[in-house]
Amino acid sequence: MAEYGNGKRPIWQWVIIYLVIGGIIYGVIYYAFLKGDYSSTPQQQALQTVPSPSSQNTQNVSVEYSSQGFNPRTITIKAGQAVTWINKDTNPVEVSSNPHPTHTDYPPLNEVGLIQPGQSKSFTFPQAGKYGYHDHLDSTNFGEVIVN
Ligand SMILES: [Cu+2]
Repeated sequence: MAEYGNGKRPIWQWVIIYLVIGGIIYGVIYYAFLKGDYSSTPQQQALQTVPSPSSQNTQNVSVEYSSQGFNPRTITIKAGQAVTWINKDTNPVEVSSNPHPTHTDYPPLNEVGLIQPGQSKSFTFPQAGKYGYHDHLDSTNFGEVIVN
């Protein structure tokens, strides 16, 4: 009962005061750290967006060959991208550079060559340009790759 009204605080009151002040200081420091986390979040988002453009560059671009010919007949890609020809016909197809039969416009494209039914082959175009090609086994079937 002597604790009340004599002007002296008991020890447990001081302990509570210290805990409250300490809690406020801890809260301020914790808040400062949280703010730091928030300021670093846009950087993390920026880092996460970096792989997206490169994954678009490696996106598979494919041309299907069937009895209807090449589909799509004209395809547009970026330099460094690959085109995959998929043979969905029952006959083999031979992808060759124009013109038929000399295949001299872009000889590296002749590496694609023969594709058996159900098979596919890819070719990477390193440079911008327009690359006409045809099925050497049926030169009425043709297509074009536009590289930007
Ligand atoms: Cu040919």
